[in-house]
Amino acid sequence: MAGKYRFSFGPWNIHEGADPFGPAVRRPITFAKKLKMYKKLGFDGVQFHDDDAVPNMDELNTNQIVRKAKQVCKLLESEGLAAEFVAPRLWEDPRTIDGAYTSNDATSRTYAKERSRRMIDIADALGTKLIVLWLAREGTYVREAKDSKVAVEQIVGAINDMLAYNSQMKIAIEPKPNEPMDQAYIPTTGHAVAISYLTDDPGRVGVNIETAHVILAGLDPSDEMGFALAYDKLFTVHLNDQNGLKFDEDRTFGAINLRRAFNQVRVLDAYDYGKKGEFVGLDVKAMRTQKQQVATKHLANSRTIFLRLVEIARSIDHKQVKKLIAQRDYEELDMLIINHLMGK
Ligand code: 3MF
Ligand code: MG
Repeated sequence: MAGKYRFSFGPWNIHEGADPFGPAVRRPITFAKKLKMYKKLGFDGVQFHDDDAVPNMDELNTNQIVRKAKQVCKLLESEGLAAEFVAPRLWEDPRTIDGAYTSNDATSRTYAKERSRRMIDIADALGTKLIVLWLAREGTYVREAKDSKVAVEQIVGAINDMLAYNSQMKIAIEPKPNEPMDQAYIPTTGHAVAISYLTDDPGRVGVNIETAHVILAGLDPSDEMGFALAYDKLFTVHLNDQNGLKFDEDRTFGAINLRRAFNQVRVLDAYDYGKKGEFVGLDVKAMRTQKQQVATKHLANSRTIFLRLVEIARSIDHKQVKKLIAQRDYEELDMLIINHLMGK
């Protein structure tokens, strides 16, 4: 029943509201203070970028990094929280300007691989076995600047490197078709699933499906989830919402298109998502207009909407749905779903 789901988000989901055109509009909140908010908001899992856990990690040696990560692990434990995953932040350092694993510069590619190993050390110290790879800068603005076949081979090589470095870790690729790049090399779930089979251990490579990223690719989030589930590769999700083909909005789950959100919940609930320990992960941002004191509502609201949609998905007249499918009366099926979503 509703309530069996465990929810997670990343500390970047409580943020100051800066966008590419304007500065921060809310005061920063320290990581320790953010951690204290999780349980109150109904969350049990923390998603990390490597440097969310270990700031300035590029200036530290491996021992220092692990020591710091272990301290963060203690902090998590004291709050009753668990680390869900760690993702390498491979899009800010000057060495990643032209890409990380697919940079045209060999020393930059080496940096990206080494940073990925340190990221795995951090994951290990935080007690999680899940890595998320958002391949932010693995793409091009100008097609001729890189070789797309070589790029795929480089990404596979980097993943193999991580798989070999730690045999316990599973890797969830988070596809996104564009932003910041004009074209990304792993734009959709299908690409991520396909690439997993080029790696040395396909069973340990899956996907993190983000609603907004799927919509930006012009696809349907619930169908992408079904695709990943069919391959047993839905390692985690980044639920949010998105109003059409524009910048990545990271809106509250279900706030733009309730039926699309309903269908994501429907497929996750139908196939017992969460039974193998998966978290219901969110990647939502407060609107820039939101005032300081109320800038976490997007998190609590997304969770509430998810749980209410679980109830709605379960309380549908399933017999009637089956009957209408058998009769091929999809107009009536359409109406039944809309009526149910409207509480009729
Ligand atoms: C970008 C994203 C990222 C990733 C995060 C974890 C900032 O569109 O969605 O969020 O989810 O970096 O990999
Ligand atoms: Mg995301």
